[in-house]
Amino acid sequence: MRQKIQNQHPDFIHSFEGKQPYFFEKDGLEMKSSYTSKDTQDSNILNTQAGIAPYLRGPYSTMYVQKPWTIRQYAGFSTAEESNAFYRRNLAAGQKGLSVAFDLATHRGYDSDHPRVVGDVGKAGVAIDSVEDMEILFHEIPLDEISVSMTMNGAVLPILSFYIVAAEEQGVSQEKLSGTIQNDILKEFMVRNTYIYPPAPSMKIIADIFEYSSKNIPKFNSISISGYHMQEAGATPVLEMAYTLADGLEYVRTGIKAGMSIDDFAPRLSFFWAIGMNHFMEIAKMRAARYIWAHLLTQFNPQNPKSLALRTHSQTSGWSLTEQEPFNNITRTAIEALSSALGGTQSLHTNALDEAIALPTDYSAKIARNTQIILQHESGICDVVDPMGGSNLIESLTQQMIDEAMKYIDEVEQEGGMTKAIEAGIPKMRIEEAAAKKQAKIDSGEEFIIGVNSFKSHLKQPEFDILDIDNSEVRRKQIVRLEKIKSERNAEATAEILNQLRKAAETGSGNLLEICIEAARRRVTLGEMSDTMEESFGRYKANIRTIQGVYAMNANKNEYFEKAVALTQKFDESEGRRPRIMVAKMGQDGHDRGAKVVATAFADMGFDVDVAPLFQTPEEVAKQAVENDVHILGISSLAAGHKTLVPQVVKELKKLGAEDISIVVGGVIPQQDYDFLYQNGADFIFGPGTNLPKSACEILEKMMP
Ligand code: DCA
Repeated sequence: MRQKIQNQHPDFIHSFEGKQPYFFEKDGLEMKSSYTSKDTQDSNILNTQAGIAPYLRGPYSTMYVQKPWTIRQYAGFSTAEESNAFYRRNLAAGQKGLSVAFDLATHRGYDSDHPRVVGDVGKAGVAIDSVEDMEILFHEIPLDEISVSMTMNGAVLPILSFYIVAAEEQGVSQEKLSGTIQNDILKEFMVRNTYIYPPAPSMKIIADIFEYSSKNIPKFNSISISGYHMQEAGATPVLEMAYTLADGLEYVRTGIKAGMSIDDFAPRLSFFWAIGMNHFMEIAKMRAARYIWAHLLTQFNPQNPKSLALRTHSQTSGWSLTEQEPFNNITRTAIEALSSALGGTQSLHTNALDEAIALPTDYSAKIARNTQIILQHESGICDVVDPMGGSNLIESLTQQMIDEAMKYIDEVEQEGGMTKAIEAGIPKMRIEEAAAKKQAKIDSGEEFIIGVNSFKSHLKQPEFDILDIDNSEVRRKQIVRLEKIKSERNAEATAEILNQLRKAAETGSGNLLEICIEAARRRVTLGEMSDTMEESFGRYKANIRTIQGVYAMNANKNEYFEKAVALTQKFDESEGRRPRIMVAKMGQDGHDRGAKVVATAFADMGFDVDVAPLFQTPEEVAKQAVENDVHILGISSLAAGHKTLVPQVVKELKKLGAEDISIVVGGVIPQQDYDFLYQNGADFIFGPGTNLPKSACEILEKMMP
């Protein structure tokens, strides 16, 4: 038995003598092999109650006994018509709330006819350019009855305006609207990258949304302060919680600085967690977060107890899903959903088993939804408030996570708050370090991913129906609708409201959301509103920083790592310089965890690594690759743009006479697309679960026969 444990945690065992528990590290926290009441005897978090501040045991006193969490599946793809049909089928099948995924063109404030978004329209979300699209999206869905969450941060003003006006034209007045707008721009600068404007005007937009919604859409949650994307980018549960709560503090200060009282907006702040495979830590995280939030908010002296209550949505981890043996993902999602429910979520999305590789089909979406329905109706979880309360392990871990998270929150506070900490690059650096460390441990087999680095199956993988979006057809349809809207609207009224918007953005006076709502009524498009504000605000460009050494430090058990280091040295000796790789993402896909981890790992293996700026066109990427004289162009694609963008970049390289640059494609690429990409210029394709040093060896061996 002891041998087995040592195999699992070789570095962290301090003692396991007789009855002594042993210690091990998990996601940055030291844990023990057994817990007793002694572990909680000094704790001051016991004996709290759900529904009463500090809400550790839940925001409502009766929790699921009175009302189970909302089954809210995040979805959207292609056109508004197709997404609407999908939503209506899901609602008929037992889903309780909607959650809209927009395409990346929409996120970044571009209409579908913009040349920068050719590969993005209708992919990874629905294309919305105008209030007309929004009306179609909610056709025959009563917006006074169904709560709607919208994941939108960059183009938040046009999207919220379209939603309000679409409801208005459905006959639903603003005070009846319930739902949530994500509106969390700080984490975009940290991890997700779907920002448009720089931080200062972005925070002004948030303040305007808080102000407008507290007066006019009181049942609407004006923000969803999100840790989800941090964990997806590599943050441990503690980092995710700490930085999300620190973001929350920054938003509260923004609201107060804009002249609101804490009770005007705090009751409508909501949160959003990722729930990964670290079962106990995820439960403890949700409890710890509620406790810390209540304590942090006390300093603003709220009179309404609801101002102190942290309510949250959660989503099972997309990152934890594997392309290999996708049916294992059903089990992973069920375990994560269980953690979320035991942690006391208010709303939950469960991922579909094929989501690691493509959009869910109706069938896989059904299994994901039923995972929640089974938990609610068959497991007994909804019969008891905070069922894990009093567990020695959970209470002790909750306390430990409170203490650890407070250290990171204090560090951010000392920096002068989250905006300053982001400018200093602190959270991004810590998250990227955690991601590189995790990847190195997986690649060297220290952390298990079943079916990927251990317990691999020799059975034939099942074939999957993959929902493939004909992106050029979606774009064509959107352009037809855009042209129609522009030709039918009153040009004078459009110009007049855009002038008002321009002035408000320039001077900082007037509520931007209020003006955008009027602009939506007058059929101004999303791109037009965004461009008009960009004239004064500018478009944000991130500084690219990469970290070094973390992968190497954690890769000592990876047999391929040393081999890759030797091969880069050999390359250097024969070519007179080290192999040079440029890692690039194209189009509006800002999910850069994979690209950053590859950059760090390859640099640690001895490559010269360039990281291209985000959001470039294939033409820009090809030009930079040639200017930098790289041997390899690594293209990371996570938002399904690969079939459009890879052939384009290959064509551009040819034009520049640079066919000799090796093309490596990585990320979320369905097997069905491999042949197409090889025929169109890809030399290597590496899907999810790739062992990075092994892939480096393959590339170098082919380059140095
Ligand atoms: N006792 C009394 N009232 C209850 C109870 C209970 N046990 N449980 C729920 N309720 C009430 C709530 O107070 C709320 O009413 P209110 O709006 O008048 O305050 C209503 O039932 C709905 O419950 P709630 O917990 O607010 O659940 P949701 O409407 O699903 O909202 C929340 C969840 C996290 C706050 C929201 O921001 C959300 O849905 N986020 C989703 C974000 C998302 O989808 N992101 C995608 C990436």
